[in-house]
Amino acid sequence: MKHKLYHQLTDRKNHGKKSFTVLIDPDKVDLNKTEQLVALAVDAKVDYFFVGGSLVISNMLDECIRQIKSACNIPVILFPGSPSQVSKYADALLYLSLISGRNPELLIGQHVISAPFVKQSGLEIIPTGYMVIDGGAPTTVSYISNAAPIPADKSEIAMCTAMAGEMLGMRLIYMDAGSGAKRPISESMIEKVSTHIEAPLIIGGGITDPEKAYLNCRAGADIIVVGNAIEKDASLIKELSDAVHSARVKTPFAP
Ligand code: 1GP
Repeated sequence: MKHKLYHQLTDRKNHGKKSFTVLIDPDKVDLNKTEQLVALAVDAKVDYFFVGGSLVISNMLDECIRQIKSACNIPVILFPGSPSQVSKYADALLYLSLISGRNPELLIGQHVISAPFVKQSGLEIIPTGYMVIDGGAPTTVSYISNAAPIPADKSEIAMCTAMAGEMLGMRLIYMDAGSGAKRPISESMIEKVSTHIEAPLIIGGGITDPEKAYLNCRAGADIIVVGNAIEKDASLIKELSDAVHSARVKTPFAP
């Protein structure tokens, strides 16, 4: 099924279920410890792995994904920092367009160049409106993208950007303060955006504690992504995952 994961994500949203995602950067992960990390993730009922990074200097992408897939059934979704980060071993690919920026290369240019290669991969492709929000200091993504982030206090700009992205056909909206952001995205911005779109809303960047993850979900996030904090302390996985899952909301589908 070509849209299996996307349908799963929307189904979870419709049932008020919040999802927890661990971000793995193939440049930073210690392949000798992947098995241990995956075991913790399985135990914590992590919903998804995102794999990718702004740079990906090493060529460990395939190997990293193969290791994860051989150790668990948690879906692996590529979160590519460049068109070269495609691996047939993953389950799906976030087909990112940087809609918060005005760099044509990241809006459409690189997509055109890599389109045949991406299509040939056979991966489930999920069109994703990617929005970088100012996280208090320049992050790798803000530098590499050569595009200004949305100011942290401009919720209306974020709202209109997400709405435009959705109307252009983006099936997910990913708001990211950047890996290791000093200031994660505010609940008020998340609330503003989430109440104006129907697409599942992914939130990441600088989330380091379970309470923040919980509050983000209550404000309207559907999927929480954490990378850095888990790289530093893998035992956080369980607390973060529990916090996200406990934020489940009542919906007409799941009273
Ligand atoms: C970055 O949203 C992700 O693109 C996760 O950020 O590494 O700060 O958790 P952290």
